[in-house]
Amino acid sequence: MDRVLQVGPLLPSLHRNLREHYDAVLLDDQPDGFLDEHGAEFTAVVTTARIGVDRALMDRLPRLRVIANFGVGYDTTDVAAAAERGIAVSNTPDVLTDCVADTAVGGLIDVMRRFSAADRFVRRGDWTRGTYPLATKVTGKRIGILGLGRIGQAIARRLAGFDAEISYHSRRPVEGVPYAYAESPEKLAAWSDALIVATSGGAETRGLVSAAVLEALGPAGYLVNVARGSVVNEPALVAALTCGRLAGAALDVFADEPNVPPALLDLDSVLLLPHIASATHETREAMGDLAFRNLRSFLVEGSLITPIPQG
Ligand code: 8YV
Repeated sequence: MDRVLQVGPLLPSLHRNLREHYDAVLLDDQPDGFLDEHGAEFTAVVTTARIGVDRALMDRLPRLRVIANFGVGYDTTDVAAAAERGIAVSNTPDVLTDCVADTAVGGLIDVMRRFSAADRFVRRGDWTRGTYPLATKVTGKRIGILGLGRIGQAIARRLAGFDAEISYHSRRPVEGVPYAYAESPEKLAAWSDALIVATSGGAETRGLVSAAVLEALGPAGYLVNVARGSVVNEPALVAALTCGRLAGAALDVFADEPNVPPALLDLDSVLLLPHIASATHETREAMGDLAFRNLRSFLVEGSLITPIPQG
């Protein structure tokens, strides 16, 4: 008999489905010591990209066979520990690609044209006292994309409409794309007017946008991050923005969410978003549906629809 444990808050419709079909219980609602008594009853976990399942929790769930992750990113789940135990892990790729790419392009335009800052200018009543400073043109710029997976490619396709020149850096060149490959993040940043971060998170990409990359992007450069806060050296980013060594940044993700470095709160050159790139009704419902179908497929047929990539 399969029992399903929900780890972390989920979309209400997914939460309801899990309760209705699997009588799932939410770990947060359970009394202390619950897992000591019941941990061995659970064969499945559904969690979010924000919370995940670490090794310690896996140790307390000795019969766990599957983790269905609500989110494309799974850096909060210890996938090495899962592999050692033969636990299958799924994520929700594709269904959120459009919205995350839309957010990257929206953030880029916002920060280059300074729309959010202009909105604050009008609300403060400053328009009656003077004109708003000029911004930076978006169309025709050189845009570097760090990580040319599904989301990176969707961003590039959108930017074609802005006559952007596109270059990218990934672990290895991507076959069949019409964009120039840069050999390192530094080289990409040095070429770019704006650098968009669309890699996965986790140990492999930690600090990839280093102080040197930010320096290469330079005082006229913009950074957009829709990936994970961990990919960027956040103290170096804050220092570059506060000292004017970077023109601006659009950030949907941070190193220690929901905490945002206080120094950024006062900067008009920065767009701060509360990790909402995938947060539309349509996309979140599609993610919930895919997470649920992964779970059901595994429990019924023993296979996942969208297992996380291997290797
Ligand atoms: C999360 C995300 O799903 O998919 C991801 O990797 O970061 C988001 O879309 C969201 O934070 C809910 O966990």
